[in-house]
Amino acid sequence: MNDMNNENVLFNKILIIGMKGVGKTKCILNYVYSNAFPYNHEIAIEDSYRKMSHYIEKFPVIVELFELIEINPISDYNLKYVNESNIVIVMCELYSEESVQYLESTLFPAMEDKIANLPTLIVINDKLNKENHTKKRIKKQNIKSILEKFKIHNYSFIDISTSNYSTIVNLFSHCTTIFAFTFQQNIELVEVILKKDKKLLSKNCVIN
Ligand SMILES: Nc1nc2c(ncn2[C@@H]2O[C@H](COP(=O)(O)OP(=O)(O)OP(=O)(O)O)[C@@H](O)[C@H]2O)c(=O)[nH]1
Ligand SMILES: [Mg+2]
Repeated sequence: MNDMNNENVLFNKILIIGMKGVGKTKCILNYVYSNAFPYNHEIAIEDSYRKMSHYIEKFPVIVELFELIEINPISDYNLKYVNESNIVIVMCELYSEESVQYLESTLFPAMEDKIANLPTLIVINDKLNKENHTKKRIKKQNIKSILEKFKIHNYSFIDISTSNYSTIVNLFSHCTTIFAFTFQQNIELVEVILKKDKKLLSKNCVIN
């Protein structure tokens, strides 16, 4: 079916975690099907999705996305994926304080120290519901305190809207850049990308 030598294919494994309903699946499917999927699922499906993405040097890179559903306890199948991941996306919803509390009460305790050293993107999803805008926005400072408590230091914030495809593309191009530098073992550069180089992202995808 294809002539790619499997030994030379790189996998960028991205773990996506966050409270139920924050938009993890919608984000994944939008990206994998390039904004053209029949979105009719309502049930949480624990699955992984792959997409041929780009090349690093001469190697094709396949982005593999894995949404973690059951985290309490993490099953052996899930654990294998958690341990193999290159990047973690932690998703919250812009108008859901509950999605932030979930990090502290449930998600990070279940992860123990398994994701502490991985590049982590804190993705804040604006689901663009009209009714949401009467609610308070979540505060990044609160999330930062929780990250500190769980000793997650290698992180950056990215604002997206799962209804706006260009913000999803920008999120995953950011993942691509981080992976490229991780692959080249340039951990310092990963840190620079996460903390300092805001120019890498377009205005659609705010990092701060
Ligand atoms: N209006 C609106 N609804 C959205 C958006 N993103 C997701 N939703 C809806 O929110 C619900 C949950 O979205 P999912 O993508 O399934 O969320 P999830 O994080 O995968 O949830 P679980 O798999 O249950 O943990 C679905 O009914 C989606 O249609 C959005 O950007 N705008
Ligand atoms: Mg889901």
